[in-house]
Amino acid sequence: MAVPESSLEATIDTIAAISTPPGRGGIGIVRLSGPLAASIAVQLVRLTHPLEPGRARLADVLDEDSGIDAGRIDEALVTFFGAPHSYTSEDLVEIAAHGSPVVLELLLNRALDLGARLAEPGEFTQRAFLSGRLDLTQAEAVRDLIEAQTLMQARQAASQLGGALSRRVQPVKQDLVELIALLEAGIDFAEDDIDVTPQTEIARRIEELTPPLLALEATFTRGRIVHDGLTLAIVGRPNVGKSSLFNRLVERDRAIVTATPGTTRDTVSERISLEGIPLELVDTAGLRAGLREALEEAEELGIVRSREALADAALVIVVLDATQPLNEEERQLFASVEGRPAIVAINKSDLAPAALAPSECDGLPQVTTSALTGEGIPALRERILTLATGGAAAEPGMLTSLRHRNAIATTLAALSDAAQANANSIPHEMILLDLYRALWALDSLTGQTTSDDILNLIFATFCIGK
Ligand SMILES: Nc1nc2c(ncn2[C@@H]2O[C@H](COP(=O)(O)OP(=O)(O)OP(=O)(O)O)[C@@H](O)[C@H]2O)c(=O)[nH]1
Ligand SMILES: [Mg+2]
Repeated sequence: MAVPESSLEATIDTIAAISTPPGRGGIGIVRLSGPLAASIAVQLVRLTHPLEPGRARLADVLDEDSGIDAGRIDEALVTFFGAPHSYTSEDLVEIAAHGSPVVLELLLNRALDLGARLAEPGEFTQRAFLSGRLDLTQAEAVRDLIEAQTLMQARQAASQLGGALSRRVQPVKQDLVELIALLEAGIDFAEDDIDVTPQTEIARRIEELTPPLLALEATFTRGRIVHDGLTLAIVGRPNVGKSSLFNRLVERDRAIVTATPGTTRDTVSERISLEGIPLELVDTAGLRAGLREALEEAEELGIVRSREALADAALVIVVLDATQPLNEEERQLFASVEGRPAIVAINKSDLAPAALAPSECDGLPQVTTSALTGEGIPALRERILTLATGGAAAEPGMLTSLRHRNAIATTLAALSDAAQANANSIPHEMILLDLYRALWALDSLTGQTTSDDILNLIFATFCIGK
């Protein structure tokens, strides 16, 4: 990958940061990257042996004010990675000391005195990207891996870090470049008797580019959910067992349950991981229109929050009581979730066997549950999972961010314009403009044509020291 000129200038200084989280820890690491990394490191600590690429060396961290013969304040392990065989492709040194913030800051401040500059968030990874060691999707995956809260998120990030997404885009890009070359050649040699590519051939080639891109675009449904998680609201009229089901799903007595309708007042949220998909469950106050004066102010305000939670959630569970007939409130609820991903849980199935005719609940999928006995809870989990993922399975190379999705959507739109121009027998110069737009969008995914502003925004979301 070509390195932009401006970035070459930007990478000549040496950066330093504490790469482990703030606070105390068994071990803490100070990292240095850049041309001065090794020479700063040898002045920072007293090494037992000279630095050698790929080797860890024991060293003493000396007390600051006491000079060369001074007492040791800590012991450290110093590892030197010589350019270009390092994370950043530059000379890189990692000093692992005991994880005392005081010692780590002493080391860092000394490194700054010796000519290093404090690293910006994500700057080590940005250098890895600018040197071409990682493409942009891989750099983003580094951040996602660090931020993963479920194992599935970590797996998805690891797969992207391994280049799964870039590998999927590569063959499409190859075909697109070939098509561009074909049209360019036709234009360049138009007077030299070279055959101009027939319209049908161009149409076929553009059409062939679309299915893999559409398949890639479709992966965003699941990719985004694993990456970002979802909010699921549990709603229904009072006393149907919403909080009891909520507690079952979060697997602890998080929300208060009593036999009195109107127990839950404020919304109660809890994060869970369902087969690795992060879900934010929201238990809500029971909905009842009822007589205004009959409701306490707190319950009334609670109901307002329930409606907000219902409006905000990506998924909804409407809970019914198997022992009660459907009421108007519930019919309205079905209407308000129409067209949205929702499940009907018919609870208290231990008391009465019940199922609604599909027409009675607007065709929403039903699960009968008993929060009391636990019956139907695994089936409910299953349903939630299906609803959350839209049934899409995990596959290598998924789109995980809106940035990715927009890049693919722009590519598809540009290809569609090209196909249209071709169908209208518009000159090849004009078709090429659309094709270059498609290529540009595809390249922005991997960072080849991403503007510096966007790059800075992306790397600013990293932690310092990575
Ligand atoms: N037999 C039986 N009782 C249940 C079941 N689920 C909940 N209950 C009981 O129903 C009552 C109400 O349960 P909650 O979970 O507080 O109901 P809720 O929908 O959160 O009620 P509000 O917060 O008032 O809207 C409690 O006495 C629960 O023990 C169930 O599946 N079977
Ligand atoms: Mg409740």
